[in-house]
Amino acid sequence: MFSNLAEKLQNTMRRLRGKGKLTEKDVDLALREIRLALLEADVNFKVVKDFVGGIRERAVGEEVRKSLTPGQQVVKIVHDELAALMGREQSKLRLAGSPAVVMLVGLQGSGKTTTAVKLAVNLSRGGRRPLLAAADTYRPGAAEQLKVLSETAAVPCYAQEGAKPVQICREAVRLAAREGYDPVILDTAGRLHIDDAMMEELKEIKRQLKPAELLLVTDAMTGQDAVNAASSFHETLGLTGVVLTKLDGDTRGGAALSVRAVTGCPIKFAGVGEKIDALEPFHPERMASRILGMGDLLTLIEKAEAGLDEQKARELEQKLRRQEFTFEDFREQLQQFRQLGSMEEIMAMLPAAQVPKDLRRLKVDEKQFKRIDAVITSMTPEERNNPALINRSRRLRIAGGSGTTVQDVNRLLTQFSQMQKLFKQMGAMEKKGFKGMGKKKGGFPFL
Ligand SMILES: Nc1nc2c(ncn2[C@@H]2O[C@H](COP(=O)(O)OP(=O)(O)OP(=O)(O)O)[C@@H](O)[C@H]2O)c(=O)[nH]1
Ligand SMILES: [Mg+2]
Repeated sequence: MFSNLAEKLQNTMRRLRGKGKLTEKDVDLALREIRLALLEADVNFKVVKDFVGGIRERAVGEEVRKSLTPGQQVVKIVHDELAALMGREQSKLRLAGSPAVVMLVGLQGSGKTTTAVKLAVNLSRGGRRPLLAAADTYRPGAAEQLKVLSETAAVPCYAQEGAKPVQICREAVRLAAREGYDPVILDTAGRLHIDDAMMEELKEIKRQLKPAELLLVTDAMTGQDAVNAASSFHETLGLTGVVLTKLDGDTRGGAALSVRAVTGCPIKFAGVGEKIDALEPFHPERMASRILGMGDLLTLIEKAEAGLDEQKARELEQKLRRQEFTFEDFREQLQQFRQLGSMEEIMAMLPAAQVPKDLRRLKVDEKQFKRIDAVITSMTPEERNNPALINRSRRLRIAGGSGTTVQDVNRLLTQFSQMQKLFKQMGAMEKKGFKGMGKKKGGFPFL
């Protein structure tokens, strides 16, 4: 996410942190670097001007002059202002009404349909019973697309052939009121450009359905175009918030950093992938931390917890205590870990200072994971439970079966036995009363 911008800002911050004393020249240089980095990331130029101005004012003020660590203090200010730029506090969905209506609007291909389903998944996990409404009657196959996705997500979907969008929305709300669905999420049609006909229709849906949330779904990859779209939609419709999609892609960050400041609309969610669970609530503070390389452990932990089966976590803890951790458990852990995202995404959420440079640069070979999985699959259940059985001829067989080499198999076996040793030590330490060791609630002990 925003790797170019992040790298530039992190370099500047590193230099600032290292300074015992800050001269005016140091501050000027840092501000110039920040300004350039933001402009290159396609942040709105006026936003950049105000942002840099705000930092300068604070950087030459008392809080820095009186600080014992002025460099650190400036870094803190940059973090603070970056979070403020994106809205500071997380802006949550407000689901008033029974049922509450969430209306999604946006240009063609911005991700409305996908976001509608992701949102439904997110809300179902939070204990709600959402209903999707297929209000795009223009693009052939649009209703079908929503239906297919909603089935994958096991969320009900209302569609009606031949009806007008407003009518479909009203029917969906009626159905929801009758069957106890809440909220109703309206997936409206996109257009290539903003045109009057579309706006009129959306206005009419808004007037009749009185959505509690009217969210613009906009593609972060399009940079300032996304921000301009937000401005136009907001002027005409009065948005309650924005969903930025495709933040997982190669976006420079301009949209995320300007949309709030330009339109005044909060970013409520970020789309971070094509899968139906790739939606994150947008936390300005955490995003600022991620960009500045301070990591975002909170999101990582939340993701881990969301994907973690409590029962399994407890079982695993027991196994670790009894030192019965097997390859079977290892594979399960690996799969859970993989659900958190790609290795690069996970690395980006760890504080830069704690991840050795080499590791951070390392492009972790995704194939490596597949290889490990293949090796474990080629073992017999007995071997998985008791790796000591795996002698030379078995190693040859496993390598052949998994399309890997004996070296690959050996490496995995060595790593695994090192891990077991580590767990043993942790268990021993715990017995000796080292509080907190081995108490990780079924986390990812192989890390
Ligand atoms: N990588 C990535 N792809 C996304 C994300 N959100 C949506 N997409 C992809 O973007 C494409 C368009 O998504 P849709 O949900 O169909 O967009 P839409 O706004 O409903 O499009 P129209 O109905 O044609 O206006 C699809 O291929 C999605 O998989 C995201 O957060 N990350
Ligand atoms: Mg669509």
